Amino acid sequence: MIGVDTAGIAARLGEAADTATAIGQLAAETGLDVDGAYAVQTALVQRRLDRGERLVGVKMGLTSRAKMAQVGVDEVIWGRLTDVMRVPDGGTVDVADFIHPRVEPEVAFLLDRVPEPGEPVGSFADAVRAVAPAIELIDSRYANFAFSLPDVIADNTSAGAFVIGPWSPVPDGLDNLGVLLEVDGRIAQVGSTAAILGDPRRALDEGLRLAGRHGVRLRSGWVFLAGAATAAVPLRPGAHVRAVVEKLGVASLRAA
Ligand code: 0L1
Ligand code: MG
Repeated sequence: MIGVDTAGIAARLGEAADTATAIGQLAAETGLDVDGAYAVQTALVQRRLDRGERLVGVKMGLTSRAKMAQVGVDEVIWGRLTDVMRVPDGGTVDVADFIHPRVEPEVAFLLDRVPEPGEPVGSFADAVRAVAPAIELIDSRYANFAFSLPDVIADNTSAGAFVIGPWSPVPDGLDNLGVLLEVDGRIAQVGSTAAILGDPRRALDEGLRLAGRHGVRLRSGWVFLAGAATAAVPLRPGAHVRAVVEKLGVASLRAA
């Protein structure tokens, strides 16, 4: 992968997001591989930090078979979350700010004492202060939501916005909680937290491992989106979306 224009690719993806305009895939044309794609993601997020946004967490992507099948990529990936992406619980997002937004029900962790890069998670209860139901709004910057693995990594794993519901202390079991995604009072998706790598706690090990490989240390106070329990559904203007996770409660948003 010689001579990839990391800044140039990040600029194209950043413009696409800023103008809510889809672009064609870039990896094949530019020879981008996975490591190069994470370098593009770093540059893409740096553009946000340069205009005053703050890093507030990390998200895992493609942690379930349903999600992998939906987009034809079969590796777990990770991306970065900034404060501007966070929508208050029950808040409104403007669909016009996005290209073709989709929503998916997730589980979020509030990080506490996170091990140093390379160290295993000693105890989940030490590393995570609280858990919450969440909604992730994903919005691929690529036309038709079609991409290769390096493409989607470079695009910050389609991160668009996220909603965190009420935080609760970590419950005894997180591995098989029922999950519903409701749109306008109708059930759109049904799943279980078991779909998230068999147990969403595993997503934290994966996140620490994968982010650590790229020199990123997860911080106390950050949000960690463990991944979706179901496939994502398109977000239409006017929709009222609720993610319901057994024992954890509800996160919701409205689309304008
Ligand atoms: O959060 C996710 O699982 C999304 C990862 C990227 C693939 C997609 O856009 O669906
Ligand atoms: Mg997600």
